[in-house]
Amino acid sequence: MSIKENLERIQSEALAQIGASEHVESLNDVRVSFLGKKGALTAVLKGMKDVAPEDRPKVGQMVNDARAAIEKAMEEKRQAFLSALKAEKIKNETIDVTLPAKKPAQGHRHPNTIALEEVERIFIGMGYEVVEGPEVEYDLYNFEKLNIPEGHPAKDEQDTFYINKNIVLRTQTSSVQARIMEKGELPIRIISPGRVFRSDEVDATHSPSFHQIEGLLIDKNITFADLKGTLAEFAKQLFGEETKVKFRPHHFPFTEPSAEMDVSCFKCGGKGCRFCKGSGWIEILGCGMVHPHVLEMCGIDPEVYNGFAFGVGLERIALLKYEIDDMRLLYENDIRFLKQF
Ligand code: 2NM
Repeated sequence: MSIKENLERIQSEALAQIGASEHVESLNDVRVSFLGKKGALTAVLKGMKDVAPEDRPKVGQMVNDARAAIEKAMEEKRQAFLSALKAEKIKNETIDVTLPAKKPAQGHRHPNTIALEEVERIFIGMGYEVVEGPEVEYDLYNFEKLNIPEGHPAKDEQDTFYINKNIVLRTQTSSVQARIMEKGELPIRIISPGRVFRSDEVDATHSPSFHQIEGLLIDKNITFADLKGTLAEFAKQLFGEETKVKFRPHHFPFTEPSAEMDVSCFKCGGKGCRFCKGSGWIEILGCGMVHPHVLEMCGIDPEVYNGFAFGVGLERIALLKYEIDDMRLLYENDIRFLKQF
């Protein structure tokens, strides 16, 4: 077989294989077996030494022509693959603009937050300021200045998380109020919401970390009537215009006299139901006239100024308002539960 015939055979074999290729990878196999180092066309070039010198240019030209023809066919086939691929991709990525859009998941305020903002709104409306303070607090502000001295049962390790002898996780946000009274800018009208800590076991109504909102008003000639009027208005705004309040004598170390306030059951209107356990009343907060000794320890002259204070549990308000029967539900962060409120 002449070199010319051999080249023609190689070329037509290569073109046939290119034509039969089904993907880019098999095109590469064709390249290797014809144009590669050990390829058929390369073998012909290696055989040039046996060609008569005067024929070499002509044979060289034929080899180059065959190579060019094979490369051209390969490039055309490669382009055809690429455009088929692109067409397929475009087809798959077609966007149906008539489909309804996916809604982004909407966030939701936690029931505690809803209740807190409601309480804040009510007191801001009565001229109070919202003040926050540290959760890790000196014993001095958490206990000492609030008339809870060394040896008082509230200071027991059973009830309080101690960081060291002088520093605790605050057990009440009254610590913020002691700090504000000490600053001495009078009169004072504040509420202090925030996280507090007590060494409690978790159950349906207890958690070692919960939230309080404490209120404090200090001015001249403040009476228990001011306290009653303020808290009665708060109860009406929170639970409804018909809500009645009732004060029962109680004891707190930082107030004298002290009381607990009940609200008439907003479920049955006071007749008695399952919700208020038949009594018609629901316990809601503790309060009292700030103890003169507390004022004194915080640098306020009790002969000139006096006032009242109160403390509400935020979780208690949220559980009541949204009729949730287990506090643990508030902390599990189950969206299916939280988004109901
Ligand atoms: C309560 C009940 C009664 C209270 C007292 C004070 C302060 F700082 F003036 F002494 N702040 N909050 C207080 C009074 C808190 O929580 C049940």
